[in-house]
Amino acid sequence: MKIQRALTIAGSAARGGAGIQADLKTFQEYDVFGTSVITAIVASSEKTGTGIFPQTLEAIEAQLYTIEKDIGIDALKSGMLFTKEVISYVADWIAKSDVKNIVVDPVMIGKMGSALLQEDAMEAMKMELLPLATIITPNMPEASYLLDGMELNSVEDLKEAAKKLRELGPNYVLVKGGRLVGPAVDVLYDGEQYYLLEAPRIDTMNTNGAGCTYSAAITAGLAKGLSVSEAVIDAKKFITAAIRYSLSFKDGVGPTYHAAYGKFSEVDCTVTMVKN
Ligand code: PXL
Repeated sequence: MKIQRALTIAGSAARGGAGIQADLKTFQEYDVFGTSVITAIVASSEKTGTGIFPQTLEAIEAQLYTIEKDIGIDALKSGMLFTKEVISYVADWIAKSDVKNIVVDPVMIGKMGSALLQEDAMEAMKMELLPLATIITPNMPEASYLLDGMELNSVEDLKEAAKKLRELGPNYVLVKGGRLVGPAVDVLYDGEQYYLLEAPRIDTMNTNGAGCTYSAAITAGLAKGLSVSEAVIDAKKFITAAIRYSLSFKDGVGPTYHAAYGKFSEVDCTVTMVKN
């Protein structure tokens, strides 16, 4: 048997809906073989509150080494990297590797409110990691933060932000409009053309891990040989289904349902192309 391989470099979310756990579940749904580099463990307890337990650079290096040597990588994504040291290490590693499909999700704050990127790490993210990306997938607060506080309130603003973010070096920019009023419109920009991806807004609080899941779905699509725009359009359908059938367990913000697209095949997404 031959199967494509996707790697996630991210935090472990003990609750199971975000981070590494969301990524591996998503890879499995796409029938892509998932591997993982855990940068930190995120879990809360009465003693620590929201706890972030970073892994050492040595542990990160060992995980990357064994995956590259023994398994191989058709596409990778980065999620929560947390410190500037980890960002620099991962960026150096990517620059030296021959991995072709690089998805960077510039994770900053979790739906449960935890700070998933240290303040002094933003510069390394901007200068070292984003330029290596095939595609970056910021949500509105992340795009705004990367653009020195630019205000984003409309699809036109998202287009403007995508254009400015592309100047930082990634080939494609996907700015996600989950926080807009009205339908859930995301803007994909490739330097020449905007793709406006529109899905109905789903009224639910339970979107923990939605960003992780979306970028993992894009990564899996790229691993399978889809073009970037094809991978993003399919991933938009995957995440729309996962949010529509999102889950609620005992407490806190519930996760999206990673198996929903496979089970219920959501197709409610329209794509409009607009020239620069
Ligand atoms: O959804 C953002 C996110 C990313 N990575 C990890 C997380 C979360 C949110 O909970 O825990 C590890």
